[in-house]
Amino acid sequence: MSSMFCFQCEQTAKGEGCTAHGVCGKDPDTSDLQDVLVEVTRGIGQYGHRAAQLGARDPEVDRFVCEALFVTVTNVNFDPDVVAKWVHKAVEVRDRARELYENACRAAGQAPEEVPGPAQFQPGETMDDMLRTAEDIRIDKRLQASGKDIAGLQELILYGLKGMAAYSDHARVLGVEDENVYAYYHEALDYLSGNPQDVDGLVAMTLKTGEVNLRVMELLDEANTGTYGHPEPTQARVTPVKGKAILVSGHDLRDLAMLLEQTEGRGINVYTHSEMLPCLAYPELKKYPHLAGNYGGAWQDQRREFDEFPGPILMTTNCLQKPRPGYRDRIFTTSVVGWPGVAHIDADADGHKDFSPVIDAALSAPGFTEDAEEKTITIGFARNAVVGVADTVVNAVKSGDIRHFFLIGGCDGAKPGRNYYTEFAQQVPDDCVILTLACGKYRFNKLEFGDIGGIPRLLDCGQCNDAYSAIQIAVALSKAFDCGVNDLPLSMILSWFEQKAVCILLTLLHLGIQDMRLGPSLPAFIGPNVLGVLVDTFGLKPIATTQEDLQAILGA
Ligand code: FSO
Ligand code: SF4
Repeated sequence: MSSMFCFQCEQTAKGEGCTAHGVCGKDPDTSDLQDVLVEVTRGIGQYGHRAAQLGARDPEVDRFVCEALFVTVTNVNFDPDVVAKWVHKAVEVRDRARELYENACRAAGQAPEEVPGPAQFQPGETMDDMLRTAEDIRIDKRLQASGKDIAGLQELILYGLKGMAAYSDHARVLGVEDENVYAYYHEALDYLSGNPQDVDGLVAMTLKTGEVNLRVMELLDEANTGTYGHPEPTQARVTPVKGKAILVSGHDLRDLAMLLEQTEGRGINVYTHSEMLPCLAYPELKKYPHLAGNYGGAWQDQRREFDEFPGPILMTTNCLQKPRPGYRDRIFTTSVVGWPGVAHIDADADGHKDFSPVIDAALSAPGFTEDAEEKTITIGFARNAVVGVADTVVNAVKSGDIRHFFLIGGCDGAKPGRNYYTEFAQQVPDDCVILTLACGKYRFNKLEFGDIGGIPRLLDCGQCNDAYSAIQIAVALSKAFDCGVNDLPLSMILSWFEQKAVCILLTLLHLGIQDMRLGPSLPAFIGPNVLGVLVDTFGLKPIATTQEDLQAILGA
């Protein structure tokens, strides 16, 4: 038996599974503890689902499930002590969920059922206890018992839930939640707890996860735009200016907003990094003059970029890599993110965070000693901005000025095969428009693409969290052309890395989107027969070469 098993992300070792140490830097103990946390959380879902069916709900239980799943997303938390604390809390919450269920039974005059499986799982008190129990519940055991098709489909649903949990959590901190969504987490975790073996049932649940995720992305869109306004086309500065500086990475808009408030008038510039770039286009965030611009590129370049940044770094969500000694004492984590020995900033009971340690670190760091040459890129083409000019876009298509749209979106990563996305964007003919979102865009978002009759050829829709925007743009175009999304001159060229990309993919499959191209490699957890179903039913294709794919799409 290996000391860990994880194959939930694209960079998994040998395209099969990390078994000795995570390629991401996750150590075997943390990996096993995360599996234990998921197992206890399944048990919460078992009770939560039964209680919900009897009309009993507990917001604390609902919210905990999302946070616990978020902790186990790739590149989020690497600290075994912290994950062990989450396990302890999960056991308490499971007790609370059991009580909720038993009280609901009593109120309904029913005898509570003895719930089997994860509801009974006892992880023990100490970390050693937990690690011993992990051996019984690890995914490699289920792979051996059920085979890759079945166990892989179960994992596909779980990873979809993990990604969705991240998005639910972002919406929650801005006060936007939906009881039905929380009910689905319980339902799906309860379903997985039964170790389902029926392929048709598993596929149906996979697509249902995509359906519920569409609602989650709608909630997040409502939370972000309702709080910070609709993103608007913006020239975002991508070079630094002279002065003290803080860099904010991850995906959380509220953390950035709180930091901007607390740094107002302190003589500190705040920069976005990676997936925080789209924040520069929200009216209620860009109104702060000290939100100075974006620094650096996608997450996998952070070790060099953070080393060179002359101030502290705040990591609000994934993707975190092992900090180098050069910046270990000036990087801070918050929310569910963690690395052993790295300073962490918690929220108080009202969700407020005191970023004084980050601000103090900025004031004592050198900052940028001079202005760099000004360079900007255009961002902010989320749904409101694009749908607002739909008539112009539709006319450009009807007149033949725009031949085709390519959505080149998804997450970045370290594999050399990801040059495909740069080359693809460069080779897209001049009469085609590129829509993009998520951190994969850093492969090409600083290149010059020009415009077609005033419509920029590169339209940046935002974070991976803004996939809802891209879907709404596609729906608006299909309405304007009075056809289905699959009949639009639109092709999706997707890159995936972790579980948030998985849940977005499930949403696109739920919507019946055909012929998506996915790379740089297919998920290791998808079994051969399941892949066959995805290919036959949805025309899902692995990326080939840029020339082959462009020729297949445009036929020229
Ligand atoms: Fe990227 Fe990381 Fe946003 Fe992911 S920064 S890889 S799919 O967390 O979520 O796109
Ligand atoms: Fe490996 Fe990815 Fe799991 Fe990290 S998250 S251990 S890289 S499969």
